[in-house]
Amino acid sequence: MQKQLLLGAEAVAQGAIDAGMSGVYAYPGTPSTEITEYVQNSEFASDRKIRSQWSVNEKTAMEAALGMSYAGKRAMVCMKHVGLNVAADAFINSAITGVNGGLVVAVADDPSMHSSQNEQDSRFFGKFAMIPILEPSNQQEAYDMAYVGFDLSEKFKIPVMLRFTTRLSHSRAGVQTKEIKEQNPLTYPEDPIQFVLLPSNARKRYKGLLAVQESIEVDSEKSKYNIYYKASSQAELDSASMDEIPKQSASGGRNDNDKVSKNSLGIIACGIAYNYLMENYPERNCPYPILKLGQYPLPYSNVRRLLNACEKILVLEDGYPFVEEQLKDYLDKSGKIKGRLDGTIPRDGELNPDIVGKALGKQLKSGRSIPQIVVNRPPELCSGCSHRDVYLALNETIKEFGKQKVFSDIGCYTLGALPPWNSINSCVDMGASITMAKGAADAGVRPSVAVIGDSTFTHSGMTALLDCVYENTSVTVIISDNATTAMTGGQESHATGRLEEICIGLGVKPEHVRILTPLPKYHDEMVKVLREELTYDGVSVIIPRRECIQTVTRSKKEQKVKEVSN
Ligand SMILES: Cc1ncc(C[n+]2csc(CCOP(=O)(O)OP(=O)(O)O)c2C)c(N)n1
Ligand code: SF4
Repeated sequence: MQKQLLLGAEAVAQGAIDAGMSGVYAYPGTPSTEITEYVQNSEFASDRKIRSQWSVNEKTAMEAALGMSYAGKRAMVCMKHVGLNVAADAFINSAITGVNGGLVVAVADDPSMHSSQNEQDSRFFGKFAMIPILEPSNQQEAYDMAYVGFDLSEKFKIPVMLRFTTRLSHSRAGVQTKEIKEQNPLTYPEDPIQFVLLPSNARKRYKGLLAVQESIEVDSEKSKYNIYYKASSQAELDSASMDEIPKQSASGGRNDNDKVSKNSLGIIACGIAYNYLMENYPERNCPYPILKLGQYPLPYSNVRRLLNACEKILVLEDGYPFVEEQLKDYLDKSGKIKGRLDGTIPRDGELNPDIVGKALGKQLKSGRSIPQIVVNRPPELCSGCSHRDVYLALNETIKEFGKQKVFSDIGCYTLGALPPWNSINSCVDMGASITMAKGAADAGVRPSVAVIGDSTFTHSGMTALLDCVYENTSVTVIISDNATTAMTGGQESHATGRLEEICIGLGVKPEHVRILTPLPKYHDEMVKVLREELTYDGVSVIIPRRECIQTVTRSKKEQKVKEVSN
């Protein structure tokens, strides 16, 4: 088998392709986007006819993946952590329906919020759904876990979550690939009502999910991703291939140290935290016993073993104190468990080797200071961006009506919250601009304006617009249409070429669907139209339409390359 240099996200994609996946469903979101892009760009995936188009949002992606699993095929659904909130209804219920073909839910979390609204930890969702969770510590494990995740899902007949974080997703390492599997044949579920969650059936299915919990715990106990390292033994075990580690020596072998005298400290290192820990021990000779965790539910017997063998336990995890909370009774004042809850590790933000080193009482080596020439550059709209012209016109118009009446959403246009624009007053979650504008209008705000991008509109603005139409609420919705999903790198937008029809189809009066061209030469016309619609007592939609200049430039370049190569 060959070795490839892959990003963590790409390793997940390659693992799924090699495992015989028939389709990936996703909505873009950093740091998960590269998984689907990798499948889209893979010739091998295309030869195998692996389905990989973007979905309109994470919920539709989750449901479509469940449909593919219903048909007996292996499917993966990918999203960023906040996307799982959107998919939650389908996600939680998919644990009750169970699966037919293997179903892997790949979720990329973003601690420290590099490009997100929060740093929620998806492992809580996995536990809530009562399904196995896999958490890789490096790119090789990202590949391996995607590969075996489908087997695990088919073994227990439930979805499996594959959870990882930004640094793993966006850094590269060599990955050894495995044997390529054939795709599953189309087969229907043995039980024709397996997927029918009528209460009588759902109750039965839920009992089934409860019944399988013991087996998934036993599987976790035996998992090769959950390894108990005796003090200073990582070098020996890490040098063996994971597949070769004899269970006894990896997790069951007794260390006299463990038996006779207690270790002052034991460490639980989850996912990438194990990598950070080993960066502090380049010789792989950590003097404390370590429980490396990569599969949940928690392997309780090994956890107990570590707890018994050590005076104190340091829990290292990237994200929320998920494991720590499970170990630490809130009423326990013994101080034995150290981690994010007692301040040994900062309560928020992503983990890194320095934070781990500090928690271990190591002297930190300071790196070079940042040269003066490197200055912090706040993000801003590209020069020539169409959103700029929209905000120029909106700012001029809105000042006639007073401040704080503009609700916005998530996309490049959110930068309109920053100077010099200061144009928008909210950004909460995808689709919230229109619904918040509706609530504010219901409360008496006039005019009440929503600014949303074309991709965000089809993601979750359409139902919000229908709410407005249903009650004929006085809102003006500006759909700033740049014909792409610019913020995440320019994926295609489901709205392109059909926005007016969608709005009219949802019930907006055709004369109040206004198309504009956001260019400086049309500024006065834009102000005029905005003024007309802002004073209209009902639902109006304004669509300023001009393609994102980044995608225009990119397609011009691609065209040139084509011409040269022809
Ligand atoms: C639930 C959820 N899914 C995905 C994302 C990542 N994301 C942020 S904005 C955005 C789409 C932006 O596209 P569009 O609305 O067309 O605006 P543009 O960036 O093109 O201006 C995406 C996918 C997110 N923040 N939340
Ligand atoms: S990428 Fe496109 S939409 Fe985003 S700021 Fe630049 S020009 Fe505007």
